[in-house]
Amino acid sequence: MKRAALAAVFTLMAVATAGADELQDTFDKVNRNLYGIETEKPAPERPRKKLPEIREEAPVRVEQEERADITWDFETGDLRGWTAEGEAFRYQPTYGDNPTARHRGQPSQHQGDYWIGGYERCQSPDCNAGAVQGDGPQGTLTSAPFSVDSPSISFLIGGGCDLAHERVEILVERRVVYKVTGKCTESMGRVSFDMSEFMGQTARIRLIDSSSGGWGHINFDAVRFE
Ligand SMILES: [Ca+2]
Repeated sequence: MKRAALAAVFTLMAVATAGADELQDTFDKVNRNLYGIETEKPAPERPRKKLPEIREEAPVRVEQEERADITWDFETGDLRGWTAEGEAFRYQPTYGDNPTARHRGQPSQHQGDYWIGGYERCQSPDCNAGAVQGDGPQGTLTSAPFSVDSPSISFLIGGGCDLAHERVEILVERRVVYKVTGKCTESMGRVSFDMSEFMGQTARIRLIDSSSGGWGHINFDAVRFE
């Protein structure tokens, strides 16, 4: 019997009687004994590496259109796109130049009609002009995440001047990269921050009020991306 025919017989016998592993062994024996061919063994399967767990705080890519859902100058008359915690921002945004309405001598210098005035309590044109909530309440006000797509961010800031307790922060991928406080006057002024190194990353703006003492409030308005 020729070798090829013999191999076929062995193969048929093996198929009839053996499982997959035994079948492979039979093929190997036929190849080795009749043809002098060593069958190449597949490399043993390596144990799979465990994939790193995705942590909850992993950076999230935020598309530009999501930024449009955040009120950046508060002219919507509400806090859409912002999350308030605590009591400090309960009556925000504030309508009009409420400090001047009570003859404070420090005009708010806000943009448009509405702004964040941590001391104020006047939410509409019909409010009791000049009314206040005072310095007691504390809390935070945090924007929804947005993607950095301009080389600078600027905004108006006023109110307290204790950086430890009254401040506005810019966070990138949940890390504070800038923080700024007011000048202990209700009048706001514009401050600007270089964001060029953070292009394409995810940012938030967060207002902090953690003091109930004198000047324990923060004013804020009119974020610009330039
Ligand atoms: Ca405004």
